Amino acid sequence: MTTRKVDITYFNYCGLGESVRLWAAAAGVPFNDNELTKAQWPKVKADASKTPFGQLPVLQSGGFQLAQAVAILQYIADKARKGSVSAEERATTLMYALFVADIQVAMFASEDAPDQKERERKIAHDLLPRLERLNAHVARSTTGWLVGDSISFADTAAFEVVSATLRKFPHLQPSVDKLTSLRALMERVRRNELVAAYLARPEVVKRWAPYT
Ligand SMILES: N[C@@H](CCC(=O)N[C@@H](CS)C(=O)NCC(=O)O)C(=O)O
Repeated sequence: MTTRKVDITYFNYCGLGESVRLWAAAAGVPFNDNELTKAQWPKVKADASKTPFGQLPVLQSGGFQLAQAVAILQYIADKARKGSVSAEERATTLMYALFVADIQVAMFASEDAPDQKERERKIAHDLLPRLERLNAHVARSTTGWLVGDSISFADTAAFEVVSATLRKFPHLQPSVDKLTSLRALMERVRRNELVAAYLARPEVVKRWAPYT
């Protein structure tokens, strides 16, 4: 594994980039957590050397620069991996991370709904059914992890999206409580030593605080 500290740049809130930060921590890849404020962003976006596509998150490692959250997750996994992994496991992990991205789309669309009625409609038609699908996949696991026999970015991405969903929509707690396999996965991820240490960092506590 590389011991070089990578730079991960994302906004100072939880969004698409949070699962990159969480996975880097869980994978044991040391990183500088470069948080940007909204006010700092226009200058960074205007500088073509800072981001490939004018979007965050971005990972920088020496002269190597990478955008797109899921590509970054895969890069971190490949750098941190100690043993070998089959093509099937590698692709299945990516599949789950991309499905979690679909859940994020439903979560943000629900949040941005013009009114409460439309929000609840989106939650019921798009968000909860996707979480139920994810729960069914966790239920089929014989190891407790989504892929293979140890934590992967499929698990940390699932953990992050369910946590974010509950912070945005606390009234969904009873619905999420019914997804018992997903809940068990959440606990498993939360108990991981590296994840627990990450979640205890002051800047992370601040980012993960409940919305008020
Ligand atoms: N598909 C990209 C989407 C990246 C993206 O939309 N990032 C947003 C923040 S979540 C962004 O950079 N917004 C600021 C902007 O586009 O100016 C990924 O997964 O990384």
